[in-house]
Amino acid sequence: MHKKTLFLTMLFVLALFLMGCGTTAQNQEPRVEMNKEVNGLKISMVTNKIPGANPVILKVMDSQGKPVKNLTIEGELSMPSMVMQGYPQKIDFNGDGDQYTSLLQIPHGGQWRVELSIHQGSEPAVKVPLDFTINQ
Ligand SMILES: [Cu+2]
Repeated sequence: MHKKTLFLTMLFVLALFLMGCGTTAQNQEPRVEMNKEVNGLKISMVTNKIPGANPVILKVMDSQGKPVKNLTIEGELSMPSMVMQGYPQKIDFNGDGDQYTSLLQIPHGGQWRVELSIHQGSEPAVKVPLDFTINQ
């Protein structure tokens, strides 16, 4: 009877351990971060490094490092080396100014590009091409 309890306890501990491992692995999804400075704007973009419907987070800072608010940001997602049906794909970013977010539909690995068009007031759009690699 006692042995059975001990066995069940060990099984329970093992299950917890395995669940813990699984959770950690999911949280350590590989990310790709790109940084670029154009027209006095510091742009940083973070997204996943694997194919999928990948959330993308964009931060735009001025030369003092303050977030630039009230921007209208669009983008074009493409794979420059390949003719692909449905691409280039237009993407819209939404956000309050501290960060702007969107979703990138990445069907497979390889070299990808997001070309941002950043509109600030009535000034001409700032074009920012960002190239990154998605793992197979
Ligand atoms: Cu492709």
